[in-house]
Amino acid sequence: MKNFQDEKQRDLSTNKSDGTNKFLTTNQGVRVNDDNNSLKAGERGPSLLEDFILREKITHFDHERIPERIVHARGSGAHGFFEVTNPIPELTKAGFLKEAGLKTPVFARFSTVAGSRGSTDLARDVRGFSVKFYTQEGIYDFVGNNIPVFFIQDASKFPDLIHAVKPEPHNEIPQAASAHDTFWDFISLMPESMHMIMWVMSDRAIPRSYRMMEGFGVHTFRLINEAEESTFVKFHWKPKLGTHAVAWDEAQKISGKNPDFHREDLWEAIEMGNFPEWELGVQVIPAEDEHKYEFDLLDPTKIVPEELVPVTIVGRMVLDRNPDNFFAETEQIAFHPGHVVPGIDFSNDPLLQGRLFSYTDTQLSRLGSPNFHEIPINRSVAPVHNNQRDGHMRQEINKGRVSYHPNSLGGGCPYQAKIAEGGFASFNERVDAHKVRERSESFADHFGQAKLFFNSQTEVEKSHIVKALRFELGKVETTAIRVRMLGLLSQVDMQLAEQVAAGLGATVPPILETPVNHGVSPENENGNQEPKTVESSVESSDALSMLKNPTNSPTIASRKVAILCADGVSEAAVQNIKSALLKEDAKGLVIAPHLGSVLTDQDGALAADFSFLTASSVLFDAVYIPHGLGLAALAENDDVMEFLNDAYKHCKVIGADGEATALLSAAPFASKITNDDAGLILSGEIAAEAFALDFIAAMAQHRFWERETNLYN
Ligand code: HDE
Repeated sequence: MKNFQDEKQRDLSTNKSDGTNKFLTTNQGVRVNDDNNSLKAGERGPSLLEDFILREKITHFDHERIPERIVHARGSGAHGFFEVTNPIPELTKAGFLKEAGLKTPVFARFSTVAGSRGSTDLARDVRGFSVKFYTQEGIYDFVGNNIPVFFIQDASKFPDLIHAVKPEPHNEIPQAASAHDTFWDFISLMPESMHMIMWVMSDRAIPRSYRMMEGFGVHTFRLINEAEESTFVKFHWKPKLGTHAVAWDEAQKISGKNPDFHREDLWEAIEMGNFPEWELGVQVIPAEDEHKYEFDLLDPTKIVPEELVPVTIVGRMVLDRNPDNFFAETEQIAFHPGHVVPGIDFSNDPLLQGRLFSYTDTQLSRLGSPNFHEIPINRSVAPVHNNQRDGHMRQEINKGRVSYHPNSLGGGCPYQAKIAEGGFASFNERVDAHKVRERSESFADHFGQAKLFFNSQTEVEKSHIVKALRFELGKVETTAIRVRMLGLLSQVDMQLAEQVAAGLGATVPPILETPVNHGVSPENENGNQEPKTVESSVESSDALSMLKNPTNSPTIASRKVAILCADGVSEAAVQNIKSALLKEDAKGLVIAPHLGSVLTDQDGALAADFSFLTASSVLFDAVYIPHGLGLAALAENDDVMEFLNDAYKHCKVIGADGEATALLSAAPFASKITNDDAGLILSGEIAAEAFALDFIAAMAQHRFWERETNLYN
């Protein structure tokens, strides 16, 4: 079978440039003799306008920035491939899904939504999950999120939602945060957002890594087979490493210590050869089941519970190559849910329908020309021929005098493709209706699946949702907004509302006091439709909980362990853990009171990777304190105690052996330690090999959240 895995790299190579062993030139190819001084009248004289070298350099610099994306501005991406494992030709004629083993090149970009380009990776936010497939039949873009539902049901509310969540317009505060009045003002008046709010207040919104989050197409799409039959589908990406999060306190600290945390994590994993991997799955809903469920398949605030329709895996995506140039690739890549290939089509989801307009429009303003498809990262590997011409920065040199169809002068070329020749034909759906500005009655349930999500969480996960809401609403200054939110939360779960209220020093209002509309404004002649609750036919869905879904193949590959050292540390202990970690493709890094090296018990020197000044617990997955003399000095060090305190508080694995265990007794949390804490790997003895194995096995469980005993305090 022919594989296309490297085809995009070959295509990109024609645009790559490398200055090694080359002369410095102007953009016109003229060699530059002096790049350090502008042309002047005399060595102290004024600069001369004729200095074309200076003018060219400065002009180009002045124009280096392009508008950032209005949403999803902050992102990181990588190249890779998609491989079909279980082809579905009976469902789709899309070539890249039809044949087992077929590999298609991809570029994936992950992002936050609200923050600007330079904002922190660890904001509480939805994550974008976009994949450009360079297929033999043209570009297919998957443009999804790490959360399977959305805030709103109709595209017309998107600008309002984004205006509400972005920094407030009068003072541009706060950056990359939803914890402010305008966001919650809007949400408190939009009950349709309640299901999504449950997800963004959960730990899904603070992933440990882009590599450890799921991806969802959100909308229902259609697959179309050779017989032109349509099947509804929901797309899912399942990460091989499992779905994991950090703690909210940790997220906030990471934002200060390393705002590039996710970007660096993705980059380093790929550089180290720990290639991130996801499985692509589909939930298949036969056309005749369109009206079978208590929710509408076209409503983007609803999931199809996996208990009703299981996810069938069709392939896997592996990201195995970092971009050469962030701007050229990650910034200039232009996704569009309307970039589909024969075999994939849209549903009438009114949010999706609006998106189908927005994405080309936004590229025109961001990239500045209708020729953005010619930018190397956006270029199709399938041949492109049509009668579109000219425009800013046109790269293609179209030959001949014909740029219209039909034509006889060009022999009718380029000619249209019949469906059998791969021509795209939209699904022949029958539509017979009145034009209306209305929301379907089938979209009126706003609480049923919010309840389902909340009920499906473990106690720890529920407590994180309560705390997140207390935090977010606690930052809201307008009391009426908080009260309105408590009213909405009480319709999801009374206990949830009461627990949030307790943190706010407020009480849950008896009924929703403010009229909230369902898609129709009260002053509209269609009247106000009150939201209603439809009980979900599924009471609880394990697939919705991260903690109920530990990965099938627990691994610590690419995880980082802080090894806290001081002069006198046991060299053998450090080497023992380092090599055990290395065998698992994880890294042990030495943190010491100062950079340079620490003296070992063998009079050797261990190079310090970081000092306590430059490292912090929140940047590591686990901590190990090897035995050795001189450890008492660490107990005196405030930074070390803060290190341990954060590791404990964020429920990470802490290992210590020999006299190092005494350090934990000096830690502020000493009195809270319980004997059954499986995340504390302690040995009074000097560590043997079994110790490293226990430590690694504990790390593979990610976190020990049960340490948070007082869940709702
Ligand atoms: Fe987007 N969205 N969106 N969106 N979206 C953009 O397009 C928009 C929506 C998503 O990595 C923009 O190229 C509208 C849902 C991702 O480059 C813009 C509506 C979902 C990305 C835009 C939505 C998404 C974007 C800004 C409501 C999940 C980043 C820059 C009708 C299924 C793509 C750009 C990347 C980006 C519009 C709602 C996902 C303005 C109008 C729902 C992952 O066109």
